[in-house]
Amino acid sequence: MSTNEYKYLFNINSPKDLRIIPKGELKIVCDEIRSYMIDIISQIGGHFGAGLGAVELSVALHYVLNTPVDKIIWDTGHQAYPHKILTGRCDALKTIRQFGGISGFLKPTESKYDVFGAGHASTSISAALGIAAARDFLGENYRVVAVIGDGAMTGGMAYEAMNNAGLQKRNITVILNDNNMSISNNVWQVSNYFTGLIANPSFNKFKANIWDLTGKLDEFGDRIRKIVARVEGGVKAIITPGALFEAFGFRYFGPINGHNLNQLTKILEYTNNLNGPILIHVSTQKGKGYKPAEDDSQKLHGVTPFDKITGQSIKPANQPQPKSYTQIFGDSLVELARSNEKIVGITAAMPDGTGLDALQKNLPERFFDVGIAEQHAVTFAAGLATQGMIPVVAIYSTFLQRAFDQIVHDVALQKLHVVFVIDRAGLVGADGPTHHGTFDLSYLRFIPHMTIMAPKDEAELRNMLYTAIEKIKGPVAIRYPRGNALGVTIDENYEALSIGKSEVLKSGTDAVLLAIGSMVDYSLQTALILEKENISLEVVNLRFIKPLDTQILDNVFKRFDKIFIAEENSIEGGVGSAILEYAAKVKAKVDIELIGLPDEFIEHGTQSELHKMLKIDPKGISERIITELKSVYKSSNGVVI
Ligand SMILES: Cc1ncc(C[n+]2csc(CCOP(=O)(O)OP(=O)(O)O)c2C)c(N)n1
Repeated sequence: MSTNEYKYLFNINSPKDLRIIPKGELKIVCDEIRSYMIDIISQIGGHFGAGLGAVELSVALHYVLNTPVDKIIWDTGHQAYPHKILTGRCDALKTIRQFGGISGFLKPTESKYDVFGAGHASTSISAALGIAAARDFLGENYRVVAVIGDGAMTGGMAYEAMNNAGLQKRNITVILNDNNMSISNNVWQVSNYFTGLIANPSFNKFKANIWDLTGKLDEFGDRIRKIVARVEGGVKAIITPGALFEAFGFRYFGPINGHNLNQLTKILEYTNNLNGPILIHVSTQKGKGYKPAEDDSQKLHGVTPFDKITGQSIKPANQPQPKSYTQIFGDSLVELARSNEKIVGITAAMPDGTGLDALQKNLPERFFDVGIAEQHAVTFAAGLATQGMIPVVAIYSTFLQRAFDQIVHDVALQKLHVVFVIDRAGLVGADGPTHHGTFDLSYLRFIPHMTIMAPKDEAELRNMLYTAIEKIKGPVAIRYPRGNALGVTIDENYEALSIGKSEVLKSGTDAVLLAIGSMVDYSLQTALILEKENISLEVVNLRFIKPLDTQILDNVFKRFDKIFIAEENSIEGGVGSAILEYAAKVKAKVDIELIGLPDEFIEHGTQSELHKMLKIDPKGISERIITELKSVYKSSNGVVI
């Protein structure tokens, strides 16, 4: 669609503008949102399928509710692009997830329509209940609506919230946006039940009759309510999927066709006047309206730029890229699992994202997708480990935060051999602060019995995985960044690493840079930059955050007055902080400079843009080292720096 073919979209600056459009024309708005989303996201990439499936729902909600007075709380947030388009960010969509642009998730500082920040799943019902409770305390009057996907319904928090909502009996509406998909196929057991029920012909006939009837009664104004009330009773008598939600104290309505604006607006208008917790079950299709995304909703959940016609990703035509750390892990785990039948892999709804899809394909009986249930994943692994199995739990750094107590209480306290494979550690790029993995070293480091490592490249990752599985008895974590590995040669044999031993990669005389994980390669590049400035930098690959290589630390404490430590983790509590603790313990008189992530939430942008901004790229690190040394040193060859 060319710009002048849009009838409504570019005139909608807020939901107020939407509400003056005749109801019968809303379908045009939906078509325009879809066309615009496809246009923009095909050029810049972003989350895609979930938003396309939620177009009618977003339009109906903003049409019927008096937002922003009424409050919509979107779960997870990746499906909220239509909501952003309708709430004054149509033009800004062109900048979504880009450095300085709008966020790919919900962000209250970005818009008053983003009522509650999100990025992690299953939080919406709890947040909505809190908002409703505040409303009631403050004597205010507005509707609170949470929109949650069937994938997010696999997260335990959703049930904790429903249980509590039923108890509190406040006016809240939960919309279950059921597209039968998480990122991958959903593992929500209740879905199977719904699917069976919806496929039942007598149910469908009954539903069709109801909605035909209510549709025809439009012109009779208030009478619709009476009819719908009767319909509700009738529906309830026949439909039992609501039983689960009704047991929690919700009034259940549905399943409703989530692409039918008439049905959606009607049910929202009707339930707007009801009291107590309400659940509206809406059936949608992920990727709706764009054939390639309908056909492969998993692949088009989140996308890089793609060809609009074919849906195929547009790859830069340069030389082949090295494999990602994720792929290397996935393939290595399959190899190791083939020779040790005790090994099993566990993912929390991210088989592709974590690389565990390789295990799923090759050894399906040893693969578990537990849903968006990180806490359960960890305790489930603990149970397996008590019986001598070797569970490998692959979870992104940011999502593992959910399972902190399970790591402490269920795994470490019992000294169970669970292998945590932590992908997306460090800055992840376009997903931004909800998804950066910047705290794992800090939140794991102080847990007794833990061994923690971070590889400098993919060859080391393989050896670390082997060491973690075969040579360590107890909880062990390996963390690595998002993206392509370095492309180093891989030895097909595995080699056990000495636990807690680092390696000197380059010797030097002016200063030492102790680096971990992704920062090791940057440190070697830094050394090259500094060489041109006549500064001789020693570079150490720490490999282990716990246990620390105290032997090498004692050595560098003696040899260098100036020690730099680089990590892609929050400086607070990271490896630098561990080394400072050790230096204090041994009363080392050294000058230590920490290079890492500041004590703040870091915005989105590409990984390299963020590294540059934070001065943790080779250029930034070398500038910092030069500045520091200037005040202290002469370089080894006598030249004043
Ligand atoms: C705690 C947590 N774990 C994992 C994820 C990664 N994740 C993002 S979206 C998604 C699937 C959500 O499915 P659903 O709620 O059904 O929404 P849909 O995309 O189908 O609309 C997952 C697993 C997350 N956001 N939060």
